[in-house]
Amino acid sequence: MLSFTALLGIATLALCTRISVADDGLTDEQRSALKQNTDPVRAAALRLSDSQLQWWRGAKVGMFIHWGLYAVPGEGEWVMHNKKIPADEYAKYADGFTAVKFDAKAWADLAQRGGMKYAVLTARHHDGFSLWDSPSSHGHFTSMNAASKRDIIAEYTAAMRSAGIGVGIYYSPMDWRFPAYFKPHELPDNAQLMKQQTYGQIRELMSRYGKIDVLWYDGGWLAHKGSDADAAWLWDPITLNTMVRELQPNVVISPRSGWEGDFRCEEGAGEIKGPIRDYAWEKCLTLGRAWGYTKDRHTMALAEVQAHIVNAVTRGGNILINVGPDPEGVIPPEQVKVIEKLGQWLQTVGPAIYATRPGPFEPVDGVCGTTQRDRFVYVHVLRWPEGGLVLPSLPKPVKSSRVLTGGSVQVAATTEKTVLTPAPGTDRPAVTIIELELQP
Ligand code: FHN
Repeated sequence: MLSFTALLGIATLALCTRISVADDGLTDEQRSALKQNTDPVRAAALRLSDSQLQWWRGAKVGMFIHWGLYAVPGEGEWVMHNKKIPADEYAKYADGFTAVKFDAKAWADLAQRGGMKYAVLTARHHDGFSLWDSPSSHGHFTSMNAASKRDIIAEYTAAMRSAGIGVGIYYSPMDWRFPAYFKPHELPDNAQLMKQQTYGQIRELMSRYGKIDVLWYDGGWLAHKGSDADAAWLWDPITLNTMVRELQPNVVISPRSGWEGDFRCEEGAGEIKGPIRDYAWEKCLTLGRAWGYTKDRHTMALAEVQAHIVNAVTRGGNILINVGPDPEGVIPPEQVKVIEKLGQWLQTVGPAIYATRPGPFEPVDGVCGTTQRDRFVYVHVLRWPEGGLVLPSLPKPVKSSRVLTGGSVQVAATTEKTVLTPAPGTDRPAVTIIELELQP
């Protein structure tokens, strides 16, 4: 997926002001800099209404799970491509995909403890290995025919649903095993076979496992270049997602089938910057070195995850945090630890995160942002400016204030401005979140 995030970070150090930009956050000159046809196929009638999307926008935090045959070599989910492993050689890893410790309920419990309101599991990644009993799978390359001999998707969807976690399924339309992935125009019959697999498998996933809440397409692009929109000529994403809507009318759909989808994606560990975005969007990031399991134990620090969450929600976005289970189905303990600590933090700061809207003030990159709900305004401070944080005046006088993250902060609110000053020596956590209750 080629993605361009070229937002102009307009920030004044201590003062948040309201900035208006075009609805995609890009200025004209930035948009013209985008060489690829990243303009997805539009079809407004296929998109969910604001009310249908409301649960997802309010959920804010989800768990991403990259699990598949690639966990066996333990070198990330692109190992087959990066190491040029022939498909028949790669398929031998199936003997090592035992899933002997796979416990979908344990995954659901972890998502709950982590304060994650939805989960997205890779039903099939670019390598073609499917985690369910899929008759449409090319070569029956599935977890039923691996050492696991289990329908992982059946267990996962049931466990997440009974835990009250939104049920999300990731699906890669393209499949490296098809020569037509690399030469779609030169091998039209093979390309049609790959397309048939996609349509057959999406129908299976959308009709056999109960209500699905999120369909996370990823890997619409072809020939290892370009954007998902560039491959719409093959996938015909309007037909594909019309079928999806018939089977799952309320499912939230990602923009990576070539159709615009219900939200926009931002990916990776780069800092979220720029103004509030007045559309639904989600940042996905991985705790590990890759998205799939890797044998090294690199794990993103809790403080970095907290900053990403705050930077996302203060700009109106969600965040999808990825774990990569090992071949037995065990999520690396270091990743479990970060998620459990994140859950404890979200229990404390949840009112500033869940079901909030961004604002009333624009964020300042690397410094602060705000969220709001009813009569409450939450100020999220990543870095205290010298002399305290100066915000514009609030719409109503402040009735009371409290620091959700501990320590004490003086609040001086007038009709001109609002100044927040941390007490000398007070705790400086990765993020300080102050709740301001406004007068009715
Ligand atoms: O190629 C995939 C990658 O393996 C991973 O699944 C990420 C997660 O969003 N998406 C694609 C890269 O953009």
